[in-house]
Amino acid sequence: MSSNPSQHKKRTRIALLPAAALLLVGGTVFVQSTGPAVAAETTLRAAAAKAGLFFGVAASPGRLSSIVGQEFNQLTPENDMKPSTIATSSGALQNTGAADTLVNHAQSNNMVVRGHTMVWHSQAGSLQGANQATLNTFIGNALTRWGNRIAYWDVVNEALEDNNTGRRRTQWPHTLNRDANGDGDFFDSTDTDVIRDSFIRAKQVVQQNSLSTKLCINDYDVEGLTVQGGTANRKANALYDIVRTYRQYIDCVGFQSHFNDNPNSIISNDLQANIQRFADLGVEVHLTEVDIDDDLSNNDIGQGQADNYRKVVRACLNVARCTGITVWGISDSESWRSSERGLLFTGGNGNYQRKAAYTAVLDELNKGRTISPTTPPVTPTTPPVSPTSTPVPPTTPPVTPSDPPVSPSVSPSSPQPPAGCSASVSLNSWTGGFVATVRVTAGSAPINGWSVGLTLPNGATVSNSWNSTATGTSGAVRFSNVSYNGRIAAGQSTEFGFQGTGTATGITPTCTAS
Ligand code: 9MR
Repeated sequence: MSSNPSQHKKRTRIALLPAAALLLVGGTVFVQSTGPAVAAETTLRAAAAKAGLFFGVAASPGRLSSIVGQEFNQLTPENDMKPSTIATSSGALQNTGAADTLVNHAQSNNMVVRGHTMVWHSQAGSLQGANQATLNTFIGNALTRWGNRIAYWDVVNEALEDNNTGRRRTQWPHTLNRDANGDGDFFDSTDTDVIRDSFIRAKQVVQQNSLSTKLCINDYDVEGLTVQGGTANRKANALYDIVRTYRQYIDCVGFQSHFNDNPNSIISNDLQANIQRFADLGVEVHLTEVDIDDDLSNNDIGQGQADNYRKVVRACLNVARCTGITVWGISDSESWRSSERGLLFTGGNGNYQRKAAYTAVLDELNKGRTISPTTPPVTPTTPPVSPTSTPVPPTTPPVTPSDPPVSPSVSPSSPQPPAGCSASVSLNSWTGGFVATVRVTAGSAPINGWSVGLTLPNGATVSNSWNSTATGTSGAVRFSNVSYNGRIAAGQSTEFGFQGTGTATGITPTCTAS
């Protein structure tokens, strides 16, 4: 089959989905089902646009055949915006020619660009070993070089360790981190955190230049709530804690989605639930580097792989704030993992053939979203970056401990006596399982800690929790604050969550403050 869609047999099939109603929420277009049947789209980008998301591809200047602009409406430079190419040791820019070629190609084909990537332990080139001030210089230069021509930037990439430890990496740039009070995290205002400090700088640049560029954190093996064997996905939980804590600086989360037979890289049944919990924080979620090893379907390059693609695309479509999917290359033979044959096309050099996986993705996109109108996505709010940090000179010094804490907190020496708290729960359920998000709200006075009790129905068990310490897994269970979310100012809230098996309908949480 040719790569030119105009030469394809015209699809006469009529999609079963009703017409799409566009809903603008927080600057993002969402689609809800409303009316009569509409014709199916014949390209990935058209079908995705109708469903209210982008469908993109990773590209290099040597791979800009016509199919790029025909099938995709988003482009990520696969290698040409990495520090190894464009950064000098002082954080200045160099060698931006290939990146410019890609941005120009995207613009002339009405494609959105994702910048990839700024703060990363790998492919750092001359930036390797830089301090935070130099990283900040590079962040500012990269953001302002392309401005609004880049819609999304991966500010921080792959910050978390392999093997489901849930820990940060220990190599540079994470050697810049300092856990000042030794409590095991980098979230306290006196800690130094390269993730926080890089996002603070990026947000300052965005605000000072009135850019609309959205700032993302991107990682792999974070896709499911669980990994193989049903073990909690600690890496996903750690990413969730980072996004929740630094929500005011982070606009979007990338799940790389390199699915293969590594036990931590599987397509788990709770992919959608995990996308949903990040989306519930108000960030956009993107599947940023999708490829699906055909081994996952018993060496079946046909239907099994197609079904897996369908499942992944559906998980995104079912979450309103999942606003984009990007495949990591056009064809199997030109992929970084060609032996896995994980992409949507075969062939090469501009002559590509569609696989069953392509047809499945197109079909699933054409079905559109199935989003309940009763649960509109939350509009994200981005408060201005701390007034103490403006105006910012071109080369910003590292963010100092004098920066205000990121999350709402009260002084530990707060004179008020402990007061009450309340808790409410929202459930995201599927057959055989659920995710509960519990909101803890302080009463009329600040609280220094909290504990939420609830009784699970018979047969329900807790398998995984985040942002709390859980006691018990069935019947009467209890969740207590962790180090960074115990203190809540009067009238303010924090959230924790847990995943369970069985059904949790009707659970009533009770909050006790300390
Ligand atoms: O696809 C990229 C490949 O061409 C490079 O050789 C490789 C070097 O690390 O990086 C690949 O892209 C990576 C991406 O930037 C981040 N996530 C993992 C991707 C695959 O390794």
